[in-house]
Amino acid sequence: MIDFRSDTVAMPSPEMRQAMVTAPLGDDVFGDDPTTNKLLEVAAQRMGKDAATFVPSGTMGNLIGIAVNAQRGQELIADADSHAFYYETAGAAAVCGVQIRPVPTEAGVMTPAQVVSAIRPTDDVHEPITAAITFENTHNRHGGIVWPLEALREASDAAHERGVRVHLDGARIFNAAVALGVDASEIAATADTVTFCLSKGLACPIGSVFCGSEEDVAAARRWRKRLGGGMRQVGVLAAAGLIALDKMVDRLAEDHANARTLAEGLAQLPGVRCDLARVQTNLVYFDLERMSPEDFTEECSKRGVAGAPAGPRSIRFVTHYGIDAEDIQTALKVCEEVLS
Ligand code: TLP
Repeated sequence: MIDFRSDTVAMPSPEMRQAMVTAPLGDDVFGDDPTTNKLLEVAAQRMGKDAATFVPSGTMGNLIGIAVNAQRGQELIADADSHAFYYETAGAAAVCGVQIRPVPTEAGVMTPAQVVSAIRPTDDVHEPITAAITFENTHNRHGGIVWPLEALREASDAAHERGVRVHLDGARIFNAAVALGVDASEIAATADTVTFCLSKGLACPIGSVFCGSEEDVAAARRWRKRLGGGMRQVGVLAAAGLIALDKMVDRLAEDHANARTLAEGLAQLPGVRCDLARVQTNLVYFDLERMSPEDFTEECSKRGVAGAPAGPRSIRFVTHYGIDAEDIQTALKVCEEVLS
């Protein structure tokens, strides 16, 4: 199966599996796991932050990001298509007692003016206090687009100047960094706290890392324990993470090139609409004019290509470790056959 449903399906490399078997271990809740400690040191350094903690998923990392940056009864601004607002089962409300204020954006990029107008006045007792804002980079539901660095800096400055803290959902921050040709720390520098995923494009089986100041990470570790995310010999996972940060980041450029070839090929098929300008990383969203996404993906999967319906007319294909240039050509032939 050429599985385009998500980069979350990417399998760990043989080197990762080997490292997982032989990693020195300890109890990470006590802070005793040497492999995890090494990963956290490298991860914090890659993000340009003081400290880091390992979390089981991007969702928990974002939830902790909300909990650390906002108190019960306060508000967090997020764009209306963000993962935090759209796909995290209202965790901010259900677990943290934080209200999300969704802001519709043009393409996942919030302008400074939008940030400013979403921040509540502090002198009106009717309104909640705006504690924090979250940005997503790359932006999943907006096609894997990358925030131009200057736009992210301006949006973040607009928040900081008004005392609003910034959490970055950097689930795919390394895709953004590779696409921009900058260090991930330059992107992370715009935020107080950042979560990035070791799974997805970096191909680890499990895990994300939450990074920030010593104080924020201490609070994050307490929240992680509260959420049941304190893990013990988590070095078995951190071992894969260390290899991911060393070997899997530059490789993301291949996924981006494969996504571009795929998108360009799809755009030429009858009844397919694909906005090539939005294909900037490893996500390819396209619309079908004459076939439902469900029928299309079902027919494709019978022929060995899996994709995910992503809306009434829309489908998402994601490239990742384990899919090569030849697979892209095979998949395009399958799509052509299904559509003809
Ligand atoms: N995204 C998944 C699904 O949940 C939609 C995917 O297949 O793309 N932030 C962003 C921007 C994400 O895309 C995701 C996962 C997460 C956070 C959550 O990560 P996990 O799945 O580790 O909880």
